[in-house]
Amino acid sequence: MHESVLDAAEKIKRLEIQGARNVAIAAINAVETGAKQSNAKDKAVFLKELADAKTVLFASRETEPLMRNAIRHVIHAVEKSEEESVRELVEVVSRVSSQFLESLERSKEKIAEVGSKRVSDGSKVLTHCHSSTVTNMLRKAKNEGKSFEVVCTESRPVFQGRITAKEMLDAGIETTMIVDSAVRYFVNDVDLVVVGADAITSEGNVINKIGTSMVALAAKEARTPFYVASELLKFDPLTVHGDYETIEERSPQEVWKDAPSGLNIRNPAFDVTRREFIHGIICEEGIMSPHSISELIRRKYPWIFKVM
Ligand code: RUB
Repeated sequence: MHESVLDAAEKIKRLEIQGARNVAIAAINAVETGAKQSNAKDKAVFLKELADAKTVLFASRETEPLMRNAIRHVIHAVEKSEEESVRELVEVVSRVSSQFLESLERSKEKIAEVGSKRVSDGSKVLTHCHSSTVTNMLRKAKNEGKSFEVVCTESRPVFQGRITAKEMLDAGIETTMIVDSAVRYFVNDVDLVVVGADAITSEGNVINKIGTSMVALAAKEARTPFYVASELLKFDPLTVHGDYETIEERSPQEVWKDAPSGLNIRNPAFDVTRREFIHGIICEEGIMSPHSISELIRRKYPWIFKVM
């Protein structure tokens, strides 16, 4: 197994690399680096190396369909390529990886362009955890000259909300941090809630950092619009066939390092927000209803359904 793949998988596992986009970018880069360093003599061995890299990276975090779609897409391109020489196949990996990353970047910018319009001057926006898609969108609103405040949750157990807070402060945005359990206390006071996504299911439900569904519940009760900012490539095609998205369960140590023995600790990383709580999914195609998201993905990225 190539060092680049093991190293990326380890960083992803430890949350040194976090957030679905960053995870997918790191994974695809690791596959490309591994491919470039391959000593494989023929296509079959090269494909076996790619399959091993896929197994290691998929296992690094379970709830990351964007990463899975990215890697499957690259491997599929190699499989269907007519090239036989490993040197040419490495070129295929590089080309498809670059195209994927470029499309991801374009989606991020489109989401920022569309979503920033929903951030009004003088408003307050609440977000949960750290989503690079959301922070990019909020920076865009700030760069457009809007003055608004961000309220961010700390996001227990490992405080990714601090990354959000730092990024917002660096962007010159007035920022307030709250503990996760204070969301209902503050939600009446905010104009908009925007969160990221790790996975979108065929039914239009969204999976994001643990606590997101509670934020959505509080927002619904307060009649505060709740939006999800996400690339359509976070769609999990397996959900079409009845599979449930697996929710990663992390180490109890993250919750309480020296907990008394005998104590049960549960530490799911994500939860499911049902579509009826979501006003819209802000994606590269605009603001869409979660009800129609599956069809939209089928039109825009038909390959997702073919490379499972
Ligand atoms: C991060 C998280 C983010 C999504 C989307 O969880 O839930 O909202 O991954 O992020 P973790 P992005 O910190 O456990 O990875 O918009 O950057 O893809």
